[in-house]
Amino acid sequence: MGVVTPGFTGRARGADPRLPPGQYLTEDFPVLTAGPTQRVNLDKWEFTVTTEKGEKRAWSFRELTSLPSEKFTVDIHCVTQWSKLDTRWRGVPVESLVGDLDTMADYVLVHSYGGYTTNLPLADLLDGQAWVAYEYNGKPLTPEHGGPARLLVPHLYFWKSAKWVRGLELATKDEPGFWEASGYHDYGDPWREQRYQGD
Ligand SMILES: Nc1nc2c(c(=O)[nH]1)N[C@H]1C(S)=C(S)[C@@H](COP(=O)(O)O)O[C@H]1N2
Ligand SMILES: [Mo]
Repeated sequence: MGVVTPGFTGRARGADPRLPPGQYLTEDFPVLTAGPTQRVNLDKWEFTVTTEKGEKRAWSFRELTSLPSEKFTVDIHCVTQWSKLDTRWRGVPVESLVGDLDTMADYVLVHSYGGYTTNLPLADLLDGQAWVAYEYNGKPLTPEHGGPARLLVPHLYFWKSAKWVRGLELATKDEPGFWEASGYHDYGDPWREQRYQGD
């Protein structure tokens, strides 16, 4: 843990019970992308789910946004230590996209337009814990923040919430994604401060 300059975080650490250890609050919405912002043509946009047996489902943007959606308000926590409370989104629960698939998979490799990937257990995408989100603050999600659609998995560090999401690859074996392969934690629970491998 590095030096924390007194006053920098604006409030005493731990003062807000919604703030995980080592995080500070931010009011604005930082943009964090490894590489260029993706600009995906809505007519060509497709979201796919594939199983370990090769079964595949696909939705166009129009199809995805016609599915029953939820409005949800969540706190997000970036591994670079900013947290933002009460962010408002709209999206399709992942459960409704994978719920009735014939699969033995325990893991998911998430793929984005532009090549970004991230991995997590399938269970962490179910039971109302994750969405494919396409609105932020009542407006279409901007490209900077992952529009037309991004994954939202707020109970894990924000790098798991893949921007420009294009598909979920269900797998029986855990395979590291982009940040996980370069030293970040495989699971990334902010409440257990799982930033790096070995945390
Ligand atoms: N495709 C893609 N998704 C991504 C990233 C990225 O570089 N590419 N960065 C991750 C990281 S580290 C964070 S903190 C959040 C940042 O989302 P924001 O730019 O909307 O704040 O997106 C995550 N999803
Ligand atoms: Mo991040």
